[in-house]
Amino acid sequence: MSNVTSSFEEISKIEQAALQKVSQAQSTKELYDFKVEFLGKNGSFSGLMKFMKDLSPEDKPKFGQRVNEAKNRLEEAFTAQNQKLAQKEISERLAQEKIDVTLPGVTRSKGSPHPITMVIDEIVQILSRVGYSVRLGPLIEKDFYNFEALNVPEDHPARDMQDTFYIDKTHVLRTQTSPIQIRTMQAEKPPLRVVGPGSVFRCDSDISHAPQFHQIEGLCIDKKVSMSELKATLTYFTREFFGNTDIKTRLRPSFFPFTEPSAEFDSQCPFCSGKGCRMCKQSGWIELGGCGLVHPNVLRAAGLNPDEWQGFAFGFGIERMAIIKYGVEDIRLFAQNDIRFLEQFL
Ligand code: 2NL
Repeated sequence: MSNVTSSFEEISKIEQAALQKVSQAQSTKELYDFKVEFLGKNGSFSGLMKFMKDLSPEDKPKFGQRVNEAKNRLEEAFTAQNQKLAQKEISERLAQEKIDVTLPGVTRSKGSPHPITMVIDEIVQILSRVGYSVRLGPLIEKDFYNFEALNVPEDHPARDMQDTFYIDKTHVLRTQTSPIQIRTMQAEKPPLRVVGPGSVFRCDSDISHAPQFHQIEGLCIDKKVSMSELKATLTYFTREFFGNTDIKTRLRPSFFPFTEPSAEFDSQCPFCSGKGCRMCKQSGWIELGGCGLVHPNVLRAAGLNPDEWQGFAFGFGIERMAIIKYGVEDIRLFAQNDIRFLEQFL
């Protein structure tokens, strides 16, 4: 067999094998690998060049032409098959990525402030309009700030182990927010109008008492203050808080170690406007908090001269205010964080 005949047969063999493989390729990736195998730099067609050296000068161009024809046919077959496979792969991918636009969207439930936070924010907002600004303080307090500076004597029942969470001999979980104001009087120069909201702790718990609850206290220090200014401030506050400009208020004599004189502060019942109902136990009045003129001993303990400065103070229980404002039945609901309860304040 002449060299040219056997080399032409070799070309046909490779061409047939390549066309067969191309037609059987399952993916564009596989097809590409075949292309490299046959037409690449080290592929089968490059290997055919070794026949060249044994061919006569007149056979060499024929051989070259034959190789090029085979290569061209193969390229065409590759291109056609690649188009077919690429189409198939794209439609498969699209089928997989298909989005059902009729499905309901992913809903995210919206959070909202806790009702206790809402009441604190509202009280702060109302008092800020008459010059008060917020001060905060530590939950673990020195005995001095929680009791001594507030004129609560060593043997006062409020200091009793049964009422107070003691951390050690000289530290307690604060039982009221007043320590905030003692610290403010020590740290800042009067005149002062401050409001101190926050958590407080008492060692008891039943339907109407929780071991942790919230208070907010206001303190006004100036050269001269009076019970009538105190009452005017509280009356303004009550009317804003209940959104009722006609609501009446009253002070009843009371006692606190840190104020003298001291008073309980009542509002006409916002549920029945004073006619008498279940909420006010038919009295027409509802107690909101306590207040009074700051005791001289307290001013002294906080570093102020009682001959130079006077003060009035008032305090509310936040849970109580929230119960009255929103008609909540049980104080414990505020601490349970049951979504069904909290959602009602959205
Ligand atoms: C209540 C009564 C009250 C105060 C708090 C106060 C603070 C200082 C000095 C004097 Cl630094 N007084 N605070 C005064 C009277 C009553 O709270 O029933 N709170 C829930």
